[in-house]
Amino acid sequence: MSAPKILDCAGKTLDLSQPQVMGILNLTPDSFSDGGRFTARDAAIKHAMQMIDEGAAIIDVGGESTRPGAQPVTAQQEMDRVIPLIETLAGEIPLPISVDTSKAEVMREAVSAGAGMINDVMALRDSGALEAAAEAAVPVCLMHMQGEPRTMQCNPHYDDVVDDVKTFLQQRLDACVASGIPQDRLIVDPGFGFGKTLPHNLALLDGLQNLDQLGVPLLVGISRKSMIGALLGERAVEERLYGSLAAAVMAAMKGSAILRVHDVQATVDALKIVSAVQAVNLVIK
Ligand code: 9MG
Repeated sequence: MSAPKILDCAGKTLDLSQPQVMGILNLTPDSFSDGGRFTARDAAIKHAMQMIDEGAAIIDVGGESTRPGAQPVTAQQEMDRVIPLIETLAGEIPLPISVDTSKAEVMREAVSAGAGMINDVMALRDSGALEAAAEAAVPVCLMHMQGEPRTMQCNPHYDDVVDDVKTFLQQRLDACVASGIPQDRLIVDPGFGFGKTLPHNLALLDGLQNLDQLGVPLLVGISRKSMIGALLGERAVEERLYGSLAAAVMAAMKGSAILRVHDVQATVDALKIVSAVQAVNLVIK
């Protein structure tokens, strides 16, 4: 089965006929990538608008850090951070907004506030999440993670990382469909850096095309991650742009439909090259 090309995100369209950019809007004071610069509402709106101008197709709004070792926050804290912003953005921008959360309560409130996608790093495994996502009737991104953010980097193990991640994602797709979420509303993500060593991450990027067989669009988040820093010799987060672009291009060439990134303009430019080459292939085949 081939993956759907157009997603209806609560009335706003996400066209996946070519690779698209999801711009990251972290509303966490301890975000690893922006040092909490965008916690103030006005700054967050300005940043979202900038990402839209730069060519993002969807904005991912999150209120809980998922970086290794991060401490959990309550649903109320998360909602206080994300709901007012989603409400404002949903009324002002033509693009879909995705909510990055694992909590059923936050999913419900965010979708009522105007979010058109759920991005769940726990792949709807938290209590009540499957039911909340089924009721919300918006697309859902199911991400693979081994363990939980606090401990996930303590000795992760796989027999075969590509096979194991693929099996997990297939099981989560089956669980979703059994709970009433149609497959054409689902997206999968191998979860780079989530319970994975550098060799695991590299093997996953190398074997990414195998996840195509799941028959749903593929989302990839590698932007500024520690695997890029490690490959560049422990490079600081702000100096990982070129490495992140190389990884985004590889992921798109291996079938990724959505790239979740911090540096929207640069990634949009890089993906235009991939799209142009993919369009030639389509004509020739
Ligand atoms: C919230 N978040 C952080 N990293 C991510 C990734 O790689 N994928 C998705 N879907 N969400 C992520």
